[in-house]
Amino acid sequence: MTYQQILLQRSGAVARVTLNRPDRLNALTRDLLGELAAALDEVAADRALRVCVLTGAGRAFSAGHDLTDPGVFESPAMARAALDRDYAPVVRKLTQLEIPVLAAVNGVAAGAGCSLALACDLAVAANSASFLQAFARIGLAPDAGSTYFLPRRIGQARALGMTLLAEPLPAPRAAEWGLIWQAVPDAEFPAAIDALAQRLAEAPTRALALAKRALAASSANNLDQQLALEAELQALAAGTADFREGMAAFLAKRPAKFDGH
Ligand code: T3D
Repeated sequence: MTYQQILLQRSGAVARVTLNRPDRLNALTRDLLGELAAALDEVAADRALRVCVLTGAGRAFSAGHDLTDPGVFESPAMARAALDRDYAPVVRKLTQLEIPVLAAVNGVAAGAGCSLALACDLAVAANSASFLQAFARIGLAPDAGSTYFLPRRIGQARALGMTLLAEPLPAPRAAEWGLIWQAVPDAEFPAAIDALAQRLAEAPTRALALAKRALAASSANNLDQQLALEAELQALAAGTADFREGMAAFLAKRPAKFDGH
């Protein structure tokens, strides 16, 4: 499939999806979200891919929904439909991919752009990037999963502060708060992303997918349920070739070479 508003590139086992409307700060449109959903399906179907990087072209990650996108803000019903139809599938696909998803936050992530970054498993940002719950600035309520991810990552007090005050949170503070994994100096950002993506691409992919499932279920489960889920998932991990390789490598005192199976 060819895309107009995103790029999908493959390099070895690494997929890189780039939101590609740099002159609009990668503001999200219905078409872009449709392309993003299709690209995530392509990534999910390609068993050679072992990590997916989501980033933005130019100086922003994404400025959130394009405020000039026709057919979205013209009526309350349209605004609601856009969330169900365009956003929810993308947020679900990001969280449900069976490979790690890395948000490479190159610049501002605002509104639903911030939500997309938070839907990824790991977020690494350039120091100059920022996270902005822009919704209240224009009289909207937060959406696209932001009220799910924010309090779970940073707690209710900080989630409320970010949301009600709608002030940009600089990347270094976002890392301090636990909103993201890491903030790195701008000059080191591209290399840091490449190195992390490569490291994840060489990890035991199925074990990482099972770990994602366990952690995703955790907040809705009690301890007994979570212990049972862990046992169920561990039985799957223990049956993988990568587990056999990990054990063999440990016993032979050599680095493991995982192939993702
Ligand atoms: O159904 C639904 O509810 C839909 C879902 C909605 C979820 C949402 O995401 S709502 C929130 C939408 N986003 C925003 O409100 C953020 C709007 N943008 C900004 O506040 C600022 O642009 C930023 C803080 C992100 C960056 O500021 P700055 O000063 O670095 O850049 P700028 O000069 O404001 O923007 C550069 C250009 O991008 C500018 O266009 P110009 O003047 O060069 O022609 C600006 O208009 C354009 N732009 C920025 N954000 C958007 C946008 N155009 C359309 N939509 C945008 N969201």
